[in-house]
Parts: sequence; structure tokens; C-alpha cells
Amino acid sequence: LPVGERLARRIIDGARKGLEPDLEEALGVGMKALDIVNDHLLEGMKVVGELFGKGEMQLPFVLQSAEVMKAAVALLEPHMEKVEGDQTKGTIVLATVRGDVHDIGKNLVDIILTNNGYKVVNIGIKQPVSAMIDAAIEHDADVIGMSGLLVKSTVVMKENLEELASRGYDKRWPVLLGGAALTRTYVEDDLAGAFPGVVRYAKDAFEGLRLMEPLVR
Ligand code: B1M
Repeated sequence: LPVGERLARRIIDGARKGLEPDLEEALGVGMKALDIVNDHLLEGMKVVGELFGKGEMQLPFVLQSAEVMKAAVALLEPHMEKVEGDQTKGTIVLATVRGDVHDIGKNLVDIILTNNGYKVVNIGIKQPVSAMIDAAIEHDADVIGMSGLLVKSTVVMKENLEELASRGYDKRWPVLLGGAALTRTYVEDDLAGAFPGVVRYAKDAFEGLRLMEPLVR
């Protein structure tokens, strides 16, 4: 198999052994670290999600795949392009919402934003909105970013926005939302319609990056 397909296969099979040589080979033939993540590793993760959704893969194997994915991203990170400079473009508090443990996407967003000059305060998974608010105050954040992959997380995000608004924080922080269970329509019509502040949807980490500039005032 070509190295890209082999890497996707590693994610699907949860095969950690031999990961480094494959990644080195991919980098060696000139593939960019981020392209390896987007074009191959995430392709594998997509298949994992489909198999799991159809009941053809059990949870412990999904977890193994997630671990290989995380290891691969950690190995590729030093090879990713970084914007140099000591002035930060702005600060975002980033969290996976209450009740949700999925963090691979959130951590990719962290890497991409950090590499592009933003300060990211990544407070982890299963975070209540109160923790996001505390961190945003402490770090004088410009934006609050929430990630969530479960359908129930989309409801949690709605509640979080309501709480931000009821505490008057809608005027202080624009909110960036992302994660596989969200849709653009849900965020831009349903959520934004009911939230007095600014809320934006990012389909992927790169859209998140593009949105940061207008959100940081
Ligand atoms: Co879970 N899981 N999982 N899982 N899991 C999904 C989400 C699911 C769709 C699988 C399926 O059924 N096909 C399904 C949700 C169904 C639903 O809600 N309707 C599901 C389920 C059901 C569950 C459990 C409930 C299973 C169980 O226990 N019975 C359980 C949930 C536990 C909990 O959260 N309380 C669970 C657990 C797990 C594992 C722990 C095994 C593991 C997570 C490990 C980890 O993250 N550390 C896992 C995994 C790996 C998945 C799938 C297969 C892959 C997720 C992933 O990492 N994708 C997933 C299937 C899928 O998503 N289709 C699935 C790659 C990642 C890069 O994508 O996070 O979407 P994503 O991020 C993208 C964009 O969305 C965006 O940028 C990223 C890349 O560009 N983005 C943002 C994300 N956040 C952003 C924030 C931003 C901007 C952009 O700004 C703030």
C-alpha cells in the first residue's frame, strides 16, 4: 500500500507499532505534516466512526484508534509550520463541553491556532461553562471556543450560550463552536438567532483559524 493509505489503515486497525517509520517515510517523500493529518489520518478516523456507527467496531477498538491518532499528531506536531513572532494575535479559551470526552478535534484546533500565533488556553474535556468563564477572566481571553461531538453536546452548547447571556458575558466574549455533531444551520440560524452576542461555526480547524481574526477585537 502507498504510505498514505497505510497510515489511514493504522488508524482503522489501531496499530501503533511501526507508526514512526511510516510517518517518517511520508514526511520523507515530501508530504506536509498537516496534509498527512487531514488527507490520511482523518480519513482513517472517518472509517472508524462509520464502522462504530454501524455496530461493526467495538468501543475499545475505537479508543485504540484514537490513541494511535493522538500519537501520530504528537509525532507530526514538530514538523508543522509555525508563524514566528513573540506577539500573540489574541487569546482563546478552548474546551470540550460538559459530558463530552472527545478531544482529538479540539486538540487539533489548539495546535493550528498556537502555530499561527494565538495563545490557546486549553482547559480540557467535560468542562462546564463556569470553568470556561473562569479561565477567560483569568487569561483575559478574546474568544471562548467550545468543541463537542455528541448530539447532546449541541444542546449543552445552547445552554452554555444562554448562561453566558444571562450573566452578561455575551458582550464580553464572542464564541466559536465546532465539532462533528454541529451543523452550520444549527449554529448560524438556531443558536445565533437566540444569542445576543456573536457566535460562529467552524467546520474544521482551518475555518476556526480564519474566524479568529475578525473575532479578536
Ligand atoms: Co465517540 N462518538 N463516543 N469516541 N467517536 C462519535 C462522536 C460518534 C459520532 C460515533 C458514531 O456513532 N458513529 C458517536 C456520537 C453519536 C451521537 O451523539 N449521536 C460517538 C459515541 C456514541 C460515543 C460514546 C457515547 C460511546 C459509548 O460510550 N457508548 C462515547 C462518549 C463518551 C462521552 O463523551 N461522554 C464515545 C467515546 C469515544 C472514545 C473515547 C472511544 C473516542 C474519543 C477519544 C478522544 O477523543 N480522546 C471516540 C471517537 C474517536 C469517536 C469518533 C470515531 C472519532 C472522533 C474524532 O476524533 N474525529 C467519532 C465519529 C465521528 O466523529 N464521526 C465518535 C476526528 C476529529 C479530528 O474530528 O472532533 O470532529 P472532530 O474535529 C474536527 C472538526 O469537527 C473541527 O475541527 C476538527 C478537525 O479539523 N472542530 C472544531 C472540532 N472542535 C472544534 C472547535 C472549534 C473549531 C473547530 O472551535 C472552538
